[in-house]
Amino acid sequence: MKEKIRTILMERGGFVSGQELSELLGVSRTAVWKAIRQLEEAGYEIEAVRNKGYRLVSEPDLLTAEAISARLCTKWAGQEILSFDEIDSTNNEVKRRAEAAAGHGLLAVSEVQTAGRGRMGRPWSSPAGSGIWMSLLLRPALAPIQASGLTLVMALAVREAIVTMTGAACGIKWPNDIVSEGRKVCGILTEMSAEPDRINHIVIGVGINVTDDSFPEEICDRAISIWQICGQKIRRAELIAEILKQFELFFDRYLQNGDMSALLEDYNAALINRGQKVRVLDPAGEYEAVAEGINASGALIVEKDGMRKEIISGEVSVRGVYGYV
Ligand code: BT5
Repeated sequence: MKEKIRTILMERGGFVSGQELSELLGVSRTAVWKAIRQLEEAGYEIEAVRNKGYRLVSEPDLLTAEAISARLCTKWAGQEILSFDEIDSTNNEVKRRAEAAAGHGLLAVSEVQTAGRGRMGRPWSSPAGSGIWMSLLLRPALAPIQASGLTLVMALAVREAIVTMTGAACGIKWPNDIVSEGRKVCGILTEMSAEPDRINHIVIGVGINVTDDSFPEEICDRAISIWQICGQKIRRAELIAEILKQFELFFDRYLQNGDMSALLEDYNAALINRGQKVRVLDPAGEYEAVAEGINASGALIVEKDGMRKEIISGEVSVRGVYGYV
């Protein structure tokens, strides 16, 4: 009943009288009123006006497969969606599904992650309701060595989607962070199962802070949400649909040469460290250098004392000289 009323109100767009709803559904007006109350409790905003009836004003920011699919315009990314209220980690779930033969483009999203992870096992804060915690399964015809570039491809897609939807000023901190005002709004974790010459599958996990207005103490000096950047509470399902659309476009360009060469200009234009002094956290010894941009294989080129060095992601981290960026 609740679902039927929701559909009628959505399709009509304007007011529908209680009388008409009760006739259409063959129930009493009290039953209609009760169902309206249930919709309101579930987060739907419904205007009720005497002699006019009910009108759907806004839907809740749901992260369901249905809400995402309704906004999706992709060829393959997210054509199959799994949505969870709670999960350990969407990357773990997609890996489990990949091992059970799930196909290219499968997307998993969850309201909460109880064991969200960053790189090298670092924790990823994934509270309920305020963020996007999602993972995409890829089975690309690439060599294992070409996989790490896909983190950069996803970074481009997420940044482009955020800018398109909100106009927010944000850039990429090589290799896997989207940042604004020196703080991280999104992190990306790419994991792969491969044999020496063949990829079995790749899982790209994306965590985005969307509507948070505060963060746990341990990350409050380095995390930011889209809401904090631009004052807009965007719908997570819409942002996901836009990211997947952008990802397909950038991914096609990555596949042209199997590297970043067709995306170099876009990535370097978005790179906030470009031309900046950075601190390279090399296990063999930390040093300061100037970041010039990435090369076709996705490595960061830095200049130190007139010498150029190639930094490969996963081996070393790069920080700002005075802080995280
Ligand atoms: C990352 O790692 O940035 C990758 C994060 C990927 C998260 C997604 S969510 C969906 C999917 N499922 C998963 O389990 N993971 C992926 P890294 O560069 O290692 O950064 C981790 C660091 O970011 C932590 O050590 C914290 O300092 C910081 N951090 C943790 N939670 C954060 C948050 N919500 N916002 C901003 N920074 C955060």
